[in-house]
Amino acid sequence: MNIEKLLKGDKRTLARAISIVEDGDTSILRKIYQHTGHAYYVGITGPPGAGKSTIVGKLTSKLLERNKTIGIIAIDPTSPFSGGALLGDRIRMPGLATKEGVFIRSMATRGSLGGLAQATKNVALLFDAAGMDYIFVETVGVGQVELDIAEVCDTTVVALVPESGDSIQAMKAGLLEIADIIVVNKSDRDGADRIVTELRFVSELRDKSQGWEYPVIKTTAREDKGIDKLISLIDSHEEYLNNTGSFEQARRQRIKLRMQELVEDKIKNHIKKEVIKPEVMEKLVEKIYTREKDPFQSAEEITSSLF
Ligand SMILES: Nc1nc2c(ncn2[C@@H]2O[C@H](COP(=O)(O)OP(=O)(O)O)[C@@H](O)[C@H]2O)c(=O)[nH]1
Ligand SMILES: [Mg+2]
Repeated sequence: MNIEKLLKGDKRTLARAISIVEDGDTSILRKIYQHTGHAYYVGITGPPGAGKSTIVGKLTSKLLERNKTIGIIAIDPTSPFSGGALLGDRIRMPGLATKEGVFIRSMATRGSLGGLAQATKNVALLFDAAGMDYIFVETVGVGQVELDIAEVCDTTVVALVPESGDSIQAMKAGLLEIADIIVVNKSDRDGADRIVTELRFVSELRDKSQGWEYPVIKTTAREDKGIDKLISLIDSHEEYLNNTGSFEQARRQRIKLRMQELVEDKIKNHIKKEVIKPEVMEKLVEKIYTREKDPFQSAEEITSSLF
């Protein structure tokens, strides 16, 4: 692996690095880590079909015009980035992936959630090291948030649509809690103003001590409307984070969480492989089944060697 080429943003090297890292080899990450920390992470979440990919596509085109480089991670089975399950993907993302300065990686939602979250963070690190100015993480947020996107991103954009009940749904799904900016997309449709009013009302009810009240804006991503405004809001949020020291604080917090995850993973794997040997486990199950032993005492016995 040519680290120099990776750091220069060479697409083929980056693609190769991603596959290696996704296969669980973290040696590249150790080498590049010192070159990370420069990219700005923007999460975009919301229900399927809200227009997240369209928004990301439009944002990307605009940022490219400003000579920015963009890495996109799509964790969405219906995303045009992840192979295009839906129709019209080509139209939504015309030639973006082949452009200089853009790198798109889609992540399958299958597999364990922990695995996906780790993989996402690792790919983001590679993008970051490769010099991307922005990293967009697109994920579906529907009640069961697949990846705690706010934990990974500096700015979280929640995309909703005017359809009735969406603000209530969003609230239930916890989307409003993680939102830094709310976008009511497809505002070419009826009901956009109503949901904007509702969401602004909720925003005002929120705990003011947080300091940042999420702005609510209308977009019609397909027609490129409201995208400039969205970029300026992302900029404002970044500025807010910097001015209040929240940026550094959040990133330190992220490092702490990451450390915890990595250590826990290592310990869990060790326990699975080394501490609870399958032969021993089978015998124990039999003894516990026949009530010769109890599971609580048995767990103590196994772990006593660890502590
Ligand atoms: N009417 C309307 N349709 C849109 C708009 N933005 C995106 N769409 C369409 O909504 C559909 C889903 O968009 P997509 O970006 O794939 O949504 P995602 O699942 O949230 O990523 C596509 O057919 C888009 O063309 C919009 O502003 N207005
Ligand atoms: Mg999508």
